[in-house]
Amino acid sequence: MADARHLSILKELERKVLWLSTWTIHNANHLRANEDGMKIGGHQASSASLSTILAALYFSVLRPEDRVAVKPHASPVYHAIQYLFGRQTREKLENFRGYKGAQSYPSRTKDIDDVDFSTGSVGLGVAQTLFASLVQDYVKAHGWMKDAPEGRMISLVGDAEMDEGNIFEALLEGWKHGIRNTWWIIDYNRQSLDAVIREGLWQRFEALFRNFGWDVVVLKHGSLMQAAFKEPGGEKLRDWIDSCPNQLYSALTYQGGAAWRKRLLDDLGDQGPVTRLIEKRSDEELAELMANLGGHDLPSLLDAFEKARQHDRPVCFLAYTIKGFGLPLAGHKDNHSGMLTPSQMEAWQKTQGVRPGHEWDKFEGLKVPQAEVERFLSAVPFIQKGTRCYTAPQVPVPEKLAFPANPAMSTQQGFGFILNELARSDNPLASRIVTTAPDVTVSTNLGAWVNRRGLYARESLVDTFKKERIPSTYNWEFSPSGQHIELGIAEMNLFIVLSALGLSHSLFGERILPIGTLYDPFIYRGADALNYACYQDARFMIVATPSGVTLAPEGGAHQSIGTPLVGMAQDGLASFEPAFVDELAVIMRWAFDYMQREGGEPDERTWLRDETGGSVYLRLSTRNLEQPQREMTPELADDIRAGAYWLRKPGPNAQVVVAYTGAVAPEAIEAVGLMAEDRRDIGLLAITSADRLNAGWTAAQRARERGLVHARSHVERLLGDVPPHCGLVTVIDGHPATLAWMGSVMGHRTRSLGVEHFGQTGTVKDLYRHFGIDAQGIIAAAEMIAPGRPMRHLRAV
Ligand SMILES: Cc1ncc(C[n+]2csc(CCOP(=O)(O)OP(=O)(O)O)c2C)c(N)n1
Ligand SMILES: [Mg+2]
Repeated sequence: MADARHLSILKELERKVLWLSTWTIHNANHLRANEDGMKIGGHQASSASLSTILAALYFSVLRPEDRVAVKPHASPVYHAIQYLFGRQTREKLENFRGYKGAQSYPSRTKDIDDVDFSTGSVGLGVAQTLFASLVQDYVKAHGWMKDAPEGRMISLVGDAEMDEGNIFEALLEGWKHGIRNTWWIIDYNRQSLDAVIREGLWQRFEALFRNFGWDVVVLKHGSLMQAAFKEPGGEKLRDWIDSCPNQLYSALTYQGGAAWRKRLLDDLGDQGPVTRLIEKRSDEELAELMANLGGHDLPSLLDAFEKARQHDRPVCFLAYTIKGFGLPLAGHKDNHSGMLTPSQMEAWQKTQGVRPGHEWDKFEGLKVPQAEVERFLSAVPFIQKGTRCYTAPQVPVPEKLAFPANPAMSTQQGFGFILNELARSDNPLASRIVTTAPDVTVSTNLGAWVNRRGLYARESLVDTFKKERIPSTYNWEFSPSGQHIELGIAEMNLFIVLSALGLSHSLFGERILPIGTLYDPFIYRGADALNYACYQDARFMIVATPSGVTLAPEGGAHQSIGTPLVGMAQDGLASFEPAFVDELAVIMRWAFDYMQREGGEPDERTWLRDETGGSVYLRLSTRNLEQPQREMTPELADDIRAGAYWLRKPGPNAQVVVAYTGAVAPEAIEAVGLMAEDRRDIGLLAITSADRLNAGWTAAQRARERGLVHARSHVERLLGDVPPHCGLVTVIDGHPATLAWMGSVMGHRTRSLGVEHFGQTGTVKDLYRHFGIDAQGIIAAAEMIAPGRPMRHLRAV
């Protein structure tokens, strides 16, 4: 138990945090000039409901190794706490939600105060903590933790946030992996954005968490309440509280002491001792008693957290709270976006003992001497180890990645071969790679890697088929040294585990190079989690295969159309779609390096932000293609990484250039061969990354607009010598907009071929014909934009 002095300082700090967070929002909305006339917002009520829990955690319970995802709307409380630690500045708080100010929702990358996990899209930060604890176990199992203590991965969860399905997907996956050291603290204020939540939800939560092997700690009655229940008549009060509907409790909280008295006496009056229990309290005392729910009671919170520290089982704390706790808008069902009015603020400021003009003073209005609070703050365990964002040394990447020289292969097979070669090598890079897939390990060609490197589990599990000597292609053995994390079919989980693995250097100081595989169309299933992972600057490689209508017989439900545009538009993700395996090897080699870079200036050659580093998306195919027999020169490798190279350079009088991406390479090559008799000097451009080609071009234009007249991007150099009258036909097994912008680079007339509508079952030939992305389709397009004599090989189709 914390001693009385510790508690009274904590209580004061809790009050200070509530003050500062409420003031931060008030300042942003009422005092800072807002030219747009737009409400800045800030969620005073949502913040307030977590002020006690966050104060207990940060000022007393947390240790430096613990990591926390704070519910998005409690951002002002988080920033206020860091401000008291000296890790957040007054300028940023004054500029809360402003340009370069403290962020609306805690952000690892944009905030300066050591945010552990970004939050914003509800549900994702919650799952992130579970997978971070899985990664902590992985780091430990591989012997990299040394004697560092294990941290708790903690999430502050809104009760309405619990509606997000990805939380339940994570729970199930966590159970399979024997998750430990994870605390989810549900802020049970019984309010969502729009309304008051369903009655009895807590019982569903309790049963659910227990079902998945979690401890459940319900923090409903605070210590004042518990003491009152022990008074004569106290049991009756307890029964009344426990059967009070959520709506009524909220409404009475909002109305205050007099309303509590009236209602309680109406219901419990003339019943002997309980009446006296109520009557002997002033209105103020009664309101304090009724607001003393577990989530606002420091002794109960400290006690519960302390007990949970004694073991490593996952714990769900169901903490009853009041939305808007301590504020005049407490409990009102419309308070989500509500804000104290200037006159309410003025009155409340007086009660807090904060003099006008001293609102940002850290020690203003505290009832404990400043020196004592300062001593307390500097001894807080959480801040004893300095900055919390670690770095890890870069793992060297070999000069070349090997693969067998098969005359024909698909890029998906090539990916499997490259990993297999790494798996059987003793290259240090291989020991830092971890693969993961949502039940598509075998079908995305990870089998050979897994056979050699094994599956990861905290406890070993033999492959019964192997033990029984039943022949099988795959060795499915789990052990703590395994390097593949097998997931159930949930792409959300895939991206969140990649996010956690891809932050290992920053969270645990140990570099991991994660590779996740999935079928390309199912990127959409996890797109928000992918965006979240990138927003946090996690570093990973996704290998999406198969893709497009090229997986013809699988039909329209498995064929992806828009994913190349996802790859282009997603910040923090460099995407590639190679056609040949030698290209893939160059890209993967670069990717392992790129995933580890941290900051720097744009490359003057391509204008890409390569030094900044990021994650990588490879869109691969199962289509078996004849492989070019060629030497990989440094120039060619450079071009492949920059996004394109000439397979056939157009001559000075070129009439047509065909630019293709990915699996349609044979169609583009065939079309160019057939057209060569009827159009002069045809060019064939192989595009390995529409994303990087486009990004370099945009950046070079921006640079020129800023006065750097010599800035020139890769695509500008490639197309610069192509005569202006030349037509450009682009082709991709994906949405044609992916390459359509190329016509604007030098003003070439362009026709972009691709897939715009859902496909169906058929052969590759059938579907390429149907969508006009076969050789005939390319020739027909070329004839229209590059007129001349009729193309002899164009058949009427
Ligand atoms: C994925 C997603 N959908 C919708 C929102 C908008 N939104 C923000 S908070 C919120 C409800 C919050 O309720 P709760 O989790 O109970 O937190 P409280 O406000 O009660 O603290 C919603 C719908 C969001 N941030 N993320
Ligand atoms: Mg809520």
